Parts: sequence; structure tokens; C-alpha cells
Amino acid sequence: MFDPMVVKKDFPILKREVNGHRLVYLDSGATSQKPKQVLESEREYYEQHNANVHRGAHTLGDEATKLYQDAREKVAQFIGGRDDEIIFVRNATEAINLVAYGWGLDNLKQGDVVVTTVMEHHANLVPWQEVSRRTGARVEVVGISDEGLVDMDDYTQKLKLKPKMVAFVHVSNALGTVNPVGEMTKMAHKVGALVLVDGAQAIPHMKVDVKEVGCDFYAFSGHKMLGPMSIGVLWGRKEILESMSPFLTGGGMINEVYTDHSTWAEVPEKFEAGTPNVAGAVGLVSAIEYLERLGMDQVREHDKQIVGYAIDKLSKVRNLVFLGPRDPEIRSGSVSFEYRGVHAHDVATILDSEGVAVRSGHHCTMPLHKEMGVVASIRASFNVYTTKEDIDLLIKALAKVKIVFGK
Ligand code: C6P
Repeated sequence: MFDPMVVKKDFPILKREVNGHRLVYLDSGATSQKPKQVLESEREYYEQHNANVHRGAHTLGDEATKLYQDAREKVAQFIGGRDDEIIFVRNATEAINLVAYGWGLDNLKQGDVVVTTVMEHHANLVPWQEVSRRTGARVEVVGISDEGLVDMDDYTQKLKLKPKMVAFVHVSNALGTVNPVGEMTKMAHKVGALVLVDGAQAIPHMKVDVKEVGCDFYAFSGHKMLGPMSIGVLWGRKEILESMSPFLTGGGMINEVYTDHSTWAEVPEKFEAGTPNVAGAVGLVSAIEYLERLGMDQVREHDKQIVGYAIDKLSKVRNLVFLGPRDPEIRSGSVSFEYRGVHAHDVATILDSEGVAVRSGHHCTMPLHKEMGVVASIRASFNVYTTKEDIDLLIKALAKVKIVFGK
């Protein structure tokens, strides 16, 4: 197992002080911090290779094009896909919108059903609502159990509606729940649905093989997996991608353009209109290499240890109510809780005064919070640089809430 204390040293920002305290960054679910290797690779790209990706135009153009293509291959190898199935986008949100609009507008019609779950991030709910509104389809939402797992009985019932698309999250950003995505995919395929998995919170913490999951689309962001912001990935099955309309149109994604119509480039270029984020793709490669050096099995092992330690320690703090499952085997990346009698934003403000960064609010999961009857929660979220000492400092900072509010 790697030592997170050693890993921490690679992250320049973690040497910072905030409000007179060492920064304890427990908001990695919102965005992870970046190791110096990622920062250096982006800098090196801009200092040595920066050009637009026009193969054959000039040397720098060729180098940038090659780096961009190499990045596609690296991502493909990391998730078990093919490089011509990797579409670079800005983030998971854009990846899901690409499918919702690119596939949904052509394939959904009046009366069709899209199934999703109440634990979805808004990114995997709102695009389906919008496309359904335009096509006459409807979104059916699967509920959760008291423990914060997908209600599989409800899922089975909703699949009887013969949905055309089933879209669900791999790891919930608010509950930490790791969903049985392989099993859920098989069940959805049996009724003829396509399956999109939102992997934004899974990919930073565990080995993901899209072929093993068996889904048709897998979406994630680079910035939560130690990579730069504004680079994300949609993986899709080649034959489905080929049948889809482009989501964005313009330069870079065409084959031929006439004044009255145009034809499209091959997949994946068909879905990458405009100048791409080459530096972001280069940084993403560096992030993947960093994770691979640690070993994804070890990354998940560390994740389970930190989640388990956090749950154990936080259970001893009075007035906390946990959200989501307590078993680290089916939980990843974060621990969310309510502080009875104190608003989540007040708790977060007090923690910040002690140098501890957490997220408070509904974490872009309003329907989930409504379903649970929780107005706002506090979320501590982790990555490979999170140490047990960080959790101890969170616990120590929580003691200040008791002093301020007397609760
Ligand atoms: N969740 C969080 O603090 P983007 O913003 O496109 O990179 O990722 C969207 C997204 C999609 N699905 C899940 C499960 C997510 O957690 C997120 C982003 C962040 O929880 C920011 S709201």
C-alpha cells in the first residue's frame, strides 16, 4: 500500500495554510487537487508543443496532434475501451448531454421512457428531463432504500416499462454508494434499453473496465481524478456512436461542407467540434500515469480505509446523522452527514476557519436530499492524498461547532 503522507508531498497546494492552519482538503469530490506531475506536463505542453491539432500543417501541429491521439489511446487502455470510442469533452456533464441530445433527440418519441434514479447528480437527470420535454418521452425515477442503496425492487418494476435508455450513477457523490452497475446493466439490456453510467465519482477511486461493466456509455471528468479541469471523457460503443447525430457542430467534426448541407467526420472526431483542450488531454494522461503508478487496486484499498476510518471516528461525534451505507465495501470517496440543530453551511464555515475544506448544501442532488428529508448536508470527500490525520483534524474542528453552537 502506498503511503498517503508521501503522496501528499506531490501536491503543491496541500502545503498551503488556510486561516492560519494547515489546509485539510476534504472536498475532492467537487474537484481533486493536482500533483506536480500533472501541472508540469501541462506546462511542458504549452512551452514545447503548443499548436492546434491540424495534422500535416507543421511540426508543432503534428506534435500536438500526436499528443492528443496518444491521450485517447491512454484513456482507452485505462478503461478497457478502444481509442476510437473515446470522445474528449469538457466534463461528465457535457458527456451526458452529448448522449441525451445526440442520441435522445433522434431516438426518443412520445410515450417513450427513460429510467434513472433519485440519487443522480443533476448532470444525469436534467439533460434527460430536457430531452424528454422536447420529444414527448418521460423520465421514471427509481427510489432508494433507507440505507441509501438503489431500491432493486423498484428498479425491476421500472424496467417493466421497457425504457429505451437507463442512466444511473456508478458512485453517488452525496451518499458514497457504489452501485452494482454490472448487474443493473444486464437487467436493463434484458429489456432492450441502452445504458449510460455516470462514472464521475467512481473513476478516481477504483479500476473501471467498461467492457466488464457492459454498459453502452460511460461518462467522467478529468478534474476529479487528479487531472486538469475542462477535460472529460465519454466512452461509447462504436456502433452506437456511429449511428448518433453530432451534439455540437462546426469546425473539426466535418467531412465535407456545402452551403446547404454537410457530412460528418468519423467517430470520435464527429463529436469534437472546435479546438480541443490538448493541454487538458496531456494533463489527463499524466494523471492516469500517476494513478497507475500507485495502482488502482491500492487506490481503492486506501479509499476503503479512509472511508471506514472516517465513519468510525465520526460515529463517535454527538449529533451527527450519516447519509448512505456504512460498509466501505459498498461505499467510496466520501462521507456525508447532517449536524443536528446546526445548518450545514454554518458547520462548513466553522470548519473552514480551522483550515478544513468540506462541501455543504445539496451537492447538486436536490431530489435525493428532498427524498431523504434533508435540507442540506456536509460532505467530507477524499482522494489518494487524504490521511487519517486529515480525518482527525476534521474531528477536532467539529469540536468547535459544539463550542460555538452548544450542540
Ligand atoms: N459533482 C460534487 O461536488 P462535472 O461538473 O461535469 O465535472 O461533473 C458532474 C458530475 C456528474 N456526476 C456526478 C456523480 C458528480 O459527482 C458530478 C460532479 C461535484 O459532487 C460537483 S457538483
